[in-house]
Amino acid sequence: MRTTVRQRIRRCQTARAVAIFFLLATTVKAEDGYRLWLRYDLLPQPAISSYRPHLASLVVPGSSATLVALRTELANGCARLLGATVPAAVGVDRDGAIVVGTPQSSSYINSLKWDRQLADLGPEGFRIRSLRLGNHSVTVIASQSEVGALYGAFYFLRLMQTLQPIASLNVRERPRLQLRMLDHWDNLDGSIERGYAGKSLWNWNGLPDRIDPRLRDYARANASIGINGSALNNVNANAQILTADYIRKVAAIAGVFRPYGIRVFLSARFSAPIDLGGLKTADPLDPDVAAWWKTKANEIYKAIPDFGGFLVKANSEGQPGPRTYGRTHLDGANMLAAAVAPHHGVVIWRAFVYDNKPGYDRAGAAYAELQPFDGKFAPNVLLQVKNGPIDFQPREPFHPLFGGMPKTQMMPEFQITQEYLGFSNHLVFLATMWREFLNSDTYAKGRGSTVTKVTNGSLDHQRITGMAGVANTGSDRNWTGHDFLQSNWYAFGRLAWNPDVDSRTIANEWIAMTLTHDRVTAATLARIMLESREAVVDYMTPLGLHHLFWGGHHYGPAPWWNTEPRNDWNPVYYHRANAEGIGFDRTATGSNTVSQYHQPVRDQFSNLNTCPENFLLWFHHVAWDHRMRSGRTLWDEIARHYQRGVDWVRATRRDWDALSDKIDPERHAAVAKKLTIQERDAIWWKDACLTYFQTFSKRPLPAGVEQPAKTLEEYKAKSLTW
Ligand code: GCW
Repeated sequence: MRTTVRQRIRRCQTARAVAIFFLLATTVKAEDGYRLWLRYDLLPQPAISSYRPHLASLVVPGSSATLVALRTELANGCARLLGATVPAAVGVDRDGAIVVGTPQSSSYINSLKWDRQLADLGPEGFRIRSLRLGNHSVTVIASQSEVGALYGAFYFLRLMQTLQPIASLNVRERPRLQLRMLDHWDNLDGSIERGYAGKSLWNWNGLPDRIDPRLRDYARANASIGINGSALNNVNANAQILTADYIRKVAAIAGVFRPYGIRVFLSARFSAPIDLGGLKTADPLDPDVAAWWKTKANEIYKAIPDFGGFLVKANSEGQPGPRTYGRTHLDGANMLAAAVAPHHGVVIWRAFVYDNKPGYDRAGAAYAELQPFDGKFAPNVLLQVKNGPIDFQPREPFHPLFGGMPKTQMMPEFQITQEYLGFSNHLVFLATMWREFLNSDTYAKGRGSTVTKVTNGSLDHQRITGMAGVANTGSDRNWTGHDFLQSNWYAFGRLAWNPDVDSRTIANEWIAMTLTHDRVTAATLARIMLESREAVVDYMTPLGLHHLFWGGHHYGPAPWWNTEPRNDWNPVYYHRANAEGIGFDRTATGSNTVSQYHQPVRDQFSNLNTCPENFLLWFHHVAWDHRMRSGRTLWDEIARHYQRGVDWVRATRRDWDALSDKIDPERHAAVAKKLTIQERDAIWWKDACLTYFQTFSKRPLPAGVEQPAKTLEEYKAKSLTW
């Protein structure tokens, strides 16, 4: 059959249209993880039907950047969740209006006379209430501030994303902590120290003129979980960030973040007065040095009026600091604090300091160095302390500085990025680890003096409170390298907003928003997430073992490692395995750093019989044949933990494979691939550690523990690649 030219053209056009359609369909549907927990996919029909009557119009007056962002978010979110537009309206003219704003931005909210109630919730808190305005039933989302209203809008969207009822709401929310920060260890060349999800999100070369649209999505994601601060550069800081050129770039980023309530902070290199200012010294007590910092602070605040302040790593791992000049951490922190105080800025001084004296215990270093300064820091200084006394290990007891410095403003530092937890290859949900830390009882003022209470300021009437997480974000399309590890960013934000929230709630929310509404699938995923951290502890560092990692990159096992220039960077320093047993004696017969804890915690940890077994080898050097509570010997118990960890990963792979028709193919395949790596690594950990420790224990592996496939020499020869 002959075709006419016209027919051929039409066919071509149709083919092109079909191609474009598919292209669009696939781009729109791409499940590459980019949308995080803000997917806003169409809800199940029953939910839509129940929400629809309460979402008849959006009454969000105002033209400020925050109110525009809020209106856009609500309009997009509602439209996509419900599959129909929710019109914007000027006034409340029907039932089901959503009225959002502040008493200043909305005359409706003003008319409610909620000033006192809103004031009680603070500038970032909000109220959501179903009520009648005139003749209409409406939902009001109100706050003292526009950013508070934005938080309320995200909360409201989350209710729908997690299929909660919205018909009769009476919500009062306020953040328990003031500074809820992500710390980025981003270098100015685009690399990220301990980053496993691509390059830095800050395109320094293009800034300030070219602003990556992704910055806005970063800000949206953070605002949705209440994060309100971002320290942009590595604490191993390059002084260049403080030059006029970079300040302009930072100001451009701050401009994108501002509508979302996020303030920027910078890591300051202590030697900047020398590096940039041409001074001979950076001595904090030198008047020229103090003046240089004051001028620098003024310059920054001129460009960024809401600049948060400086984050400082001083005299730690080769960084310059006040001690370089014979001064103290106190001198350094207070000098910088004076520079930012006129602008209401803060100085966040890191407590991650440790010396390399012969025979000392690194776990006690920060306490020894900083505790004596309790009560002496300026009112705008916070001490940022890692959750554990060593360094972001899979399990550490809480840092004794919590509860140890009642007159100092303490701010926990978590590591969201998984330096010691399998990078972005291992599925580990960190909320349970952070919960364990926050729940720890310091006994500083008797029973119930939990780390949460130290952190939220209720124990010691702290004026400024906060929490920081070292970010796991990067330029990878899915932000965090592994789809599940988005949940750790999410969890951090939720805990910084409310350190009392439980891990299951966080997991359930995240799963519903990010992966599925299917109940059975969600239950499996929640179980996997909640179990995952203990599994990693099992296959990496069970029973209080720590720092068994390959030198430098910290991926994979190397318990034999003893070649680092500092002995406290070597695994052998930490596990101390010998013919008698294994573990670090931190009791009175050893380093006695256990004495940094209050009673009765100190006694509990000190006594072999009362020390929790999951911290046993953290505090004690224990004989291989020591009887554990299970009745097994220590050696057998160690071996069984390693095996249990491996078994868990295998079972999880099977569980995940069985969900192939419940999760979109793209993310299912991506996670499946990661789980393969996790299984390989778990086996490697078990085999390398047991083979090595066996050279000391000289005992066979107990029944049920699989024999390692290789020789110790083979494990030593090859670093795991990732
Ligand atoms: O965990 C260690 C890391 C360093 C890091 C340091 C710190 C930024 O190995 O890469 O440096 O902690 O927290 O300062």
